[in-house]
Amino acid sequence: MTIQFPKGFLWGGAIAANQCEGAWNLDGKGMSVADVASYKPHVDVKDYKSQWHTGPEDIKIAMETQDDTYYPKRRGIDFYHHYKEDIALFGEMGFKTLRVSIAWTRIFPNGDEAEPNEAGLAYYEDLFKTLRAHNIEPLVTLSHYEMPLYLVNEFDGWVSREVVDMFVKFAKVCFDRYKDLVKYWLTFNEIDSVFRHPFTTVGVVEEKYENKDKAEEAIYQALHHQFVASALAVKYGHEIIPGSQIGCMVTKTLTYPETCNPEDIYLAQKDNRMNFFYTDVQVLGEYPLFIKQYFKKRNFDIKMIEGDAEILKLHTVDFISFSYYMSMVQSIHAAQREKVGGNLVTGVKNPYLPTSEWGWQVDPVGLRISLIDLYDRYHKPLWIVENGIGAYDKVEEDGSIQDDYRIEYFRNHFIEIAKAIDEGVECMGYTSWACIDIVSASTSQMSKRYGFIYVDADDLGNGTYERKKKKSFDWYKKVIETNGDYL
Ligand code: BGP
Repeated sequence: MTIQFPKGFLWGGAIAANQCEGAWNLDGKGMSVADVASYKPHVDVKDYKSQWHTGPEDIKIAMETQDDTYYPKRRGIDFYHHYKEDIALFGEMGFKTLRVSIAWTRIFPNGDEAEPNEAGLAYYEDLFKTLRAHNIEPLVTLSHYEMPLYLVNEFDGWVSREVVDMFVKFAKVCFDRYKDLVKYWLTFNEIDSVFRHPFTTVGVVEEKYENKDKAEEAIYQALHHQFVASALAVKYGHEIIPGSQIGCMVTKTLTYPETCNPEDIYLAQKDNRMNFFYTDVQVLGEYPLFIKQYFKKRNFDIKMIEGDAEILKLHTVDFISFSYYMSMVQSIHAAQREKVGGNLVTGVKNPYLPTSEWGWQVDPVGLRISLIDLYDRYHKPLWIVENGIGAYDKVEEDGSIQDDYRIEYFRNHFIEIAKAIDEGVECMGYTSWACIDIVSASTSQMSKRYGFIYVDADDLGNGTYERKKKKSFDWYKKVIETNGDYL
């Protein structure tokens, strides 16, 4: 089979405001949930749940300090002041697109203001104009783990219905201001991750609820509000920006059964069916029956007001985007098995797959399977908007960074994308995560590096913040030049 990517395939990279911009309290920006996410050097890098957890005490301590030493997302890689230089590097690689997010708190610092913050609007306007000057098409995520902390403290986050209207207002302001600069939009980053880190995604502080069931019910309520807000964003985006293409974004968590034991198959099915729940709502426009049955069995009273069902049904997305990092294994004997940790759920180690230093199982074939699964189910164009390997990169004596393992990782995943396309899957593009070293979402580490470009900064913010091309920089440039013929 020859490797073939479609003409116009949107090669590029992805970053997120809260993990790269820094300038967390400049030019009118308000405090977001990311600004209280702390770097925990004492926590095992594979212990995802503890790393990312932010409780009431964490919030209180963080709100009392302006210091950023243990709050790396407050400084990012200072993209806020380096974006022209960085975009020039992306342009040098020949990027067709760059995925970025708009920090809600740069536009509405608390989230409930009557008028937007002009300095924030102007920053993103210049960012998008700079991208276009380099022939790079912006792909813009409206919500990428960046909600205003004020809405968490004053409204219990997305549990409150009022937050839907505040988000829609934010979305409309963005669509209106950037309608001539941006046509590709995503609503919520990894909308399925609400149960993995509820504080960062929906502003639910689990400790505020009397028990785990009440906390789970609150998360489902918050998720429903995000589904409605996402559908309304699609509605208004189409109205304000004719020709716009607006997608959903989920984590693709492909799960295999450990054996052909029917009980293992059922456990894998259960996880995969749950992963499809989020795209079912945003692509098919309704809740799958098994979720409704689950609410009934658990006595969850999820408030859905008059009109919600129609909004979901009428305003489904134009394409499906997703992140893909690993596959998982489920087994009835999970308790006795070696575990792998990571960004998603702790699963059983797959003996056929290598793992990264953070316990993420590297599975390129799983990407082909995921693409085929999604396309068969929805017949909608697909866009891989996150895929990459986080690693401790080493700067050699001569100043070079020989990240051959990263080239190998991408090569193997690109081959699998081409195989899926060869089977008829419609794939719009690919944006690697992250095209430049930025702060890790789950561990707040700088040392978990993903980029084709190295940034000289450590986990506590020491360094020159100079940018350095890694070996993979020129490799990816050639891949793009040849539209994937060269790998
Ligand atoms: C996804 C997030 C991204 C990115 C990625 C890598 O969940 O959408 O923001 O961070 O994970 O994860 P990490 O940065 O924790 O290594």
